[in-house]
Amino acid sequence: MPKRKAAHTRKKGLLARRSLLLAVSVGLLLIVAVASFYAFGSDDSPKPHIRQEPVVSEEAQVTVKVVDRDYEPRELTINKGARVTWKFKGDLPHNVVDDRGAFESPILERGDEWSLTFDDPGTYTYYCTLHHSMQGTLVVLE
Ligand SMILES: [Cu+2]
Repeated sequence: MPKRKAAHTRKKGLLARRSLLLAVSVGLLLIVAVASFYAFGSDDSPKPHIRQEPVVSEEAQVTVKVVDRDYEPRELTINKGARVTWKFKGDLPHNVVDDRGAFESPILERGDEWSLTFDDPGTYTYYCTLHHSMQGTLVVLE
């Protein structure tokens, strides 16, 4: 009799452990799902970032292409006083908005251009308010 009771208890313990494992698995899956959602944005299909080389330009006029879900180049260094033109090439509308409010383009579409002259040295990070995974960095040298 005590033997049976022990077996019964062990079975219950195993069941509880299985339930815990299931709960942990579901929890982990949820975390992964939520993390992917934030990493890739809610409003566009997942597209892992393709590696891009940073560009350093000595030119007085530099172009950044705005393609769907990316800026090309993503990281650009220019000299103080240079003018940057963002050329919109994607199928979707996008914009160019500085993280700290230094500049903000309207929402633009394929064929549109938007330019700005950078007289203040520093590092500007910007993104697209419609697709938060689109992020660019502009470094203006002294
Ligand atoms: Cu966008």
